[in-house]
Amino acid sequence: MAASDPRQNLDLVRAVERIAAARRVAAFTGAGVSAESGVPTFRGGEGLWENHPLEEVASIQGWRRDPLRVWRFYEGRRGDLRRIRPNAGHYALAELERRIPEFSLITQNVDGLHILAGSQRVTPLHGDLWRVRCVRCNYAAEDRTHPLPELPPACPVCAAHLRPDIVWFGEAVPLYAEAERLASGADLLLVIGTSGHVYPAAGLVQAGLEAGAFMLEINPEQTALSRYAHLHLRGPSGEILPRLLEQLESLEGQGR
Ligand code: BV8
Ligand code: ZN
Repeated sequence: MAASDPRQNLDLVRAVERIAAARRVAAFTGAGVSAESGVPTFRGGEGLWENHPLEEVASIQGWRRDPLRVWRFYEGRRGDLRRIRPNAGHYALAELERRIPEFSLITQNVDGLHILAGSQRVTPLHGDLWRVRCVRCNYAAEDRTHPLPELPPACPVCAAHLRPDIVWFGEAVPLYAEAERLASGADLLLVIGTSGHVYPAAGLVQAGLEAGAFMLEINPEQTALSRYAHLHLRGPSGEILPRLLEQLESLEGQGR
């Protein structure tokens, strides 16, 4: 988003006015919001899935077929996370939550970077790389051990396999109802860094729109959701979100 581009600046002002006027904001993020932190996105260029066939490493079938292969994939991503930090976009979203009365953040990401950046009202739709759960009993916990002593790790309660506490393809999304309540209660939907391919997550945008929300999309590219956006800020979220916050602060500074 070139700072000099007058049309983009006009869109930025329109976006800030929408945020300033919003009472209930729901931010919906995908892998793109972590791209500037060095986390590979799932599609496009170095898409994560290309090195690992999706159905083998992020599906319930893949787990049943070869739990060790799935654990190697997740152990690799857990290891990557130790070198990865939130970027300016994550921090700007955490600051927006502090400024806007009812601000909630629904993320498809499992990297935990929103929480690390200080966001508190986070719904981690697809789980969390640092959490594990037992396939048999109800043991579930955060476990940041890396590398894990054995793969698959054993449940400390019943000795069955522990799995990543992640929602795989082909599995229901336990937090979906909670996320849908947040999206349909919002008057402003910020849709950031998602290609809108994955369901039911992408359906949250429809829920918000049907309830009358204004949809602002932040993404360098067109996506499957762009046609529903009332406003599209085209560029990296790590640059756009801090600029939105900066303009919001100056708007509020003028007491408007
Ligand atoms: C379900 C955890 C039913 C894993 C994830 C055919 C066969 C099988 C299934 C299906 C099928 N068709 C549809 C389905 C359903 C399936 C699905 O949607 N598949 C897709 C691929 C078509 N969905 C499911 O299986 C779901 N469950 O349907 O269950 C059911 C119901 C009841 C009972 C039993 C079963 C479960 C889906 C959850 C899967 N788990 N994550 C893991 O991460 O290891 S999804 C995974 O994809 C991630 O969470 C990721 O977030 C998500 C979506 O991708 P995006 O976040 O959008 O990332 P992507 O790379 O696509 O896009 C990045 C974007 O960022 C781009 O637009 C890019 O332009 C932009 N960008 C880049 N740089 C920046 C940027 N934006 C801003 N700033 C930048 N700097
Ligand atoms: Zn157990």
